[in-house]
This record gives sequence, structure tokens and C-alpha cells, in this order.
Amino acid sequence: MAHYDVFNGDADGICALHQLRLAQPCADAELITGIKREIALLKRVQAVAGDIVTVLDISLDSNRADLERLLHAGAQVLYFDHHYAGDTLFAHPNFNGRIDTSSLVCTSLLVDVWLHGAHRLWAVTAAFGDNLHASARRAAEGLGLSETELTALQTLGECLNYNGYGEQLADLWFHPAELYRAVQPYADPRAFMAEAPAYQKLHSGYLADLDAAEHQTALLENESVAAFQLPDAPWARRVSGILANRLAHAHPTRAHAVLTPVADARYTVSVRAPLSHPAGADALCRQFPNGGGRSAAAGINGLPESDVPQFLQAFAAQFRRQ
Ligand SMILES: [Mn+2]
Repeated sequence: MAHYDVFNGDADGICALHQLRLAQPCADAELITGIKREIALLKRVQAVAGDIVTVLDISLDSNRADLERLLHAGAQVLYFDHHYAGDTLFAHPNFNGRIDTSSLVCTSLLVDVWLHGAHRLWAVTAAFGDNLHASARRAAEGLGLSETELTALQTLGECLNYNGYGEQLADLWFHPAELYRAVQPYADPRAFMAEAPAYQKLHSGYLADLDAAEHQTALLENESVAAFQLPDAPWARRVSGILANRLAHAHPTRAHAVLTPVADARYTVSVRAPLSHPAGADALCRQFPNGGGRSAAAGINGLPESDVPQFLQAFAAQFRRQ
């Protein structure tokens, strides 16, 4: 009987798996992950009857055909996620799913409920990483954390999330499976931050990239929206998603888009709805090929340069103040 641990290569995916495996160790599981935007991960799983596939933080809608293939083959699937899952509820005797697309939860918070709060510090970290600051603070109530510790967990969540951004694995400081292996020995994220060389490397890379991003000028900017275009460089591809989150917090009533050049005159687009009204980002992005995500945070893969004006127009219209 083989185990497959399939997880998004961002903070939420890593922290969800880490919580589960602290509670239910499974040393021989095959790790299947990738850059944050690589979400069609189930196609890489070849499970047979009796195998157990654990799936964390990737859209069921984007993996539906392969999920059906694995269930049909007789695999047991445990699935936690908060991304768009399609219009119909998914049901199968071998499928155990905890899917909640509320903008207040992330996958690690769903796992935290499942584990009755056993490793909540990592769920708090992940919620910060997924830009769900209020949910992170709510989850942390009763843990007795100081404001300094909360801020540290926020930085850790942002760093783990930031590591997943990039066009290819070579853009990243760490392969997400390697980063998961680095956190694996630490039941307490505060010890990971204090002791792990991997964290020192990730944190200093994060600060250097943010510094480089600071002086970008807007393509479009008014009271309700702002869009920024980054240069064609690995640091820009790494920092793009974090930049969108930081802009969102600096201007909570404004929607933000960050366009990052990738190959073939195309852009990766990160969209954040206004924090004051976190809705519409997924509806905007699904108007374009390879667009999707959550109501508060969504994106488009490979937007052609020729479609940028159309995107900016749709973006401004989506978030125009009524
Ligand atoms: Mn997530």
C-alpha cells in the first residue's frame, strides 16, 4: 500500500501537510508538489487499489478528471481544500473531502479543525501566508502568543508563501518538497525560525527581493484599483505574489494586480480583491484562459501581452466603486 502526499507548494500546502504528518506520521509517502501555480498535481499520481492519496490545497475543479481516475482505480482519497471546486458537490465512497470555499478559511485551518487544534501554530502561520490575517489572529486566540510572536509567525507565513512563487522551480530558493523536509523536524514554528539554516536563507532572500520591488511604478492607478508590471527577472517572479499581498494591506479599499513577464510575451497575473470587500477576483480571472483562484485572491497564467489592455479594462470594471 503506497501513500501519496500531494500538496500545493506554498505556505498553506506545506503547513497543512506538516500538521497532518506531525499527527499521523507517514515516513514513506511520496511527495508530489511544485511551484505554487502548478495545481494540476493529481495527474502525476499513479495509485492503485488500496493506496492512500492525501491532497492538500489544490482545486478539485482543476483535478477532477484525475481524481475520478484514482477513485476508479480503487485508491482512497483524503482531500482538504478551499479553492473553487466546481458547481456540483463531489461524492464517492472512497472520497473523504473537507472542502470549504469561504474567504475566511485556508486549507491549513481546515486541517486544524480535523486535528482538533493539535498543531495550530502551523495553521496560524499558513493563514498569515494565505493573507488571511483576521482568521490567523482568530485561530491564535487562546494560544497565549505575544504580539511579537504573532508578527514573527506572519513573517514566516509570508516567507513560506513567497518561496512558492516563480515561473519554474529554478526561480525558487527551495523546491517546495525540500522546504517541507526542512520544517518537518520542527513541531514549533518558532524553533524553525530560530534554528533552521533554511529559514535564514529564505528570510534574507525575501527581504532582498522586497527591497528590489519597492520602486516600481503603476500601469494603472486610481482610488479603486492599482496594477503594477514587474521586470523579467527571477526576483520579480518570486516576489510578485507577496507584493500583491503587501499592496493589499497598505491600501485595504483598493484592488491590486501584479503582472510578471514570463516566456513568449506572456504575463503571470496576481489579483487581490480589496481587503474591505474580498470578492470578485476569481470571477475576473476566469474571464481569461488559464485564470482562476479564490474570491479574494486569484490569478491568470500566461496572459498574452496583446490581452493586457483588455485585462486592465476588465480589472478596472470589476472593482469600480458603485
Ligand atoms: Mn491555500
